[in-house]
Amino acid sequence: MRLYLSKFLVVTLFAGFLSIHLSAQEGYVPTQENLDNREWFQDAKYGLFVHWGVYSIMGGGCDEGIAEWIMERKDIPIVQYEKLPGFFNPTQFDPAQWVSMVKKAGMKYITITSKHHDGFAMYDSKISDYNIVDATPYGKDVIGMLKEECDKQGVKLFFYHSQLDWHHPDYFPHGRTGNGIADRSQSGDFNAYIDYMNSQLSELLTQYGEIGGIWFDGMWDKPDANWRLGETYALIHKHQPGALIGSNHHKMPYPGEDFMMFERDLPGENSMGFNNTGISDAVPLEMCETMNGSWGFNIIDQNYKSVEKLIHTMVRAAGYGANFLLNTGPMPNGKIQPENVDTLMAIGHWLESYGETVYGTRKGPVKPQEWGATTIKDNVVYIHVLNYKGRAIEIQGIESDRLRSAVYFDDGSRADVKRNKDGITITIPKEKVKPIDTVIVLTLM
Ligand code: FHN
Repeated sequence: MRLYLSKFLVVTLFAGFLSIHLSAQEGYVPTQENLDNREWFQDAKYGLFVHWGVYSIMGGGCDEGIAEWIMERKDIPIVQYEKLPGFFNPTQFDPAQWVSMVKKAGMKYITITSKHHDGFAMYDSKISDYNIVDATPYGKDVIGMLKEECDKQGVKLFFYHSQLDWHHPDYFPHGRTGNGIADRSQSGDFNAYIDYMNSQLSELLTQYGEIGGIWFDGMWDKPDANWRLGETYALIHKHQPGALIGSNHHKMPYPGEDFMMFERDLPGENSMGFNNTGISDAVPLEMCETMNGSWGFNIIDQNYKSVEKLIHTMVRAAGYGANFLLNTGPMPNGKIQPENVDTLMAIGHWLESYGETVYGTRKGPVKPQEWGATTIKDNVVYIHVLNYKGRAIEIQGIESDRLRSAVYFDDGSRADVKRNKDGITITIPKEKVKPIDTVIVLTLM
């Protein structure tokens, strides 16, 4: 019986995997342009995540940990939530200021919510009035404005697009979330919803010129539904073959996806419970993180992470070969929270000096350890010592016979690096230890 059950389980799980897998873009072969963009993406290393929507007006409703989920967490009926756009008037939104800030912060791209789970389109959608141009007093397409400025200043723009939708009547059967929203429709045609979503995606891919890619989220709400991924992915790649597709489904990438993301955990770690799978070595990686505990604007969440902690996470992510996508939740007036600006400027300041050890690198020869991480560019390995305990560090996995020189990144002076049989031993005198990251540059033959 037990054998039968486990066989049954294996067959069922395999069939489940297969059905989603087969419905993804089977046989997808990325174009050269797409492959070039993947390289660009990995070189870029650092981007700004933006969660901005009509929910920002609520500021989390004075509940730490709620922001863009307020509709769901407070069971706000659709008919009431639909009043929010009427108050959304971000008159102080200045895209030039946002993009200049991003550049000063050392970030190379922005990923912004074109639609979150609340179903509200933050761009000029022709197929639904539930959008920023038609439904708000502001009446302007913030996504279009931002894209124009990004093009001017040479920053790539990606769209976060939620597949989950608490507002659309055809998002039925409902998934795991939003079941307390009393006036959600009790019937609907999920295929019609997918058609709607694909039409909105087509708008996003044709109205704004070349974009960086699409960052999907929300499939986890109905993991067994027929999302018609193959069609969606083919549509995106048809409109823009170079656009990178990623999906936050918390699984290994499906065919048609061009990068893999990890939410609030480094690749391979799982403190949040999202990352139960492995790490793909076929596509680029990205890790996203909040600056406090919220994605969207939360007025009482002051749980800000320190600059040091965020730089350490960025460097560790780079040590895994992953990009770092750091989030801000702009305020309803269109301004970025000043605390976030300060943090971004401080990280940008650090990158002005140390960017060379992060941008354009790939994961180093040794995976991140408690003491720090390694990154590599051609024959140069950067040893990032983030947590020096005053004792020699033994690093295995560096081909010490290829070692030509070892110097401190800061002043080029010789570092105390000794070969041993499995790798190298590093000792750092107190005066050489930097408060955030002591970088030693190894040049290999
Ligand atoms: O539910 C969302 C959440 O609001 C936010 O957008 C994050 C960003 O990674 N992703 C989801 C949960 O996995």
